[in-house]
Amino acid sequence: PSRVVCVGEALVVLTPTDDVPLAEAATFTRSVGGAELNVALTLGHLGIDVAWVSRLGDDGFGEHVRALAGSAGVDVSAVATDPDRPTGLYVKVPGTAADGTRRSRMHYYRSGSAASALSPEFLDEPAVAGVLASAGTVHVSGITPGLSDSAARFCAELARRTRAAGATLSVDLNHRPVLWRGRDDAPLRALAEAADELLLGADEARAVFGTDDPARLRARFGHARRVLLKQEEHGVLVLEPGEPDRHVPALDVDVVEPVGAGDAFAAGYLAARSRGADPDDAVRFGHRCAAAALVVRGDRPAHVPALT
Ligand code: KDG
Repeated sequence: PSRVVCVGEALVVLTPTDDVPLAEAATFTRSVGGAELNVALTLGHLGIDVAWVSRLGDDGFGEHVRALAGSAGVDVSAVATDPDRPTGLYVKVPGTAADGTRRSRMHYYRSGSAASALSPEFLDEPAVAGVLASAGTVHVSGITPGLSDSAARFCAELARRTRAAGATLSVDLNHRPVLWRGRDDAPLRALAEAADELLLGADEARAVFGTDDPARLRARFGHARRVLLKQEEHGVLVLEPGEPDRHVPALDVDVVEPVGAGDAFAAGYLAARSRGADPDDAVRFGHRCAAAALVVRGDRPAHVPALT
């Protein structure tokens, strides 16, 4: 099956409405983020058969997220509502780094969230097991094992079951150092090592695996069908066993706000693959979706490019 199932936390996003420092911001614009949900929403907008597996709080934020996903055509039948824990949120403050590149500060308010209570038992809930059984590809990011110890165990079991079912496990490393502060990041590395398809940035590869050298990454992830090594604004290096490295250049864009570009890339790549595109063409389409996310303040493209 070509269905993609995305698994991970949704976050409500609050961005200062005016371009002012957080200390001076009195009004905020609400939007929705969360890496795997971003991927699911963009897949939905591209017309791909997609489901999202998660847990939301029993609150207005959760209601909003659920409705938004549903209206994008995302199957939310395996999204549980937790009566006791809230929907997570983050505050995003767009800005510019010392070297002139656009960079946002992210402040998380998510510990103890509904999604942080993901645990291996959740995989046995009939709605969740049913949706996962319908997956051709399961997509998860390295944020999810960082949510809590139970979420880390959840990811290990999700990876095991995905591979046992013969579905493709797609992992976007999404290294978020604050989630791992004071914790062993072994679950993050284990998830990456279980991937059939691994997407990671060169900076993340250096931080988590101590190298962004393609040959060393090949040695480490030799069992994976494909590694997409994202080399900042330059493009993506496609690493496949038995094939030479291939570089697929990115598009040149004036960045407005970078958060979410990686998710748009992943969605474009997965969408094109699920429509039968070859990997390099799928990477090219991923670049187009990423470019569309880079030129807006929100986490996702305002308009997705046409998928032919
Ligand atoms: O990839 C974009 C995400 O970083 C953003 O939506 C928030 O999920 C998020 C996270 O955990 O950083």
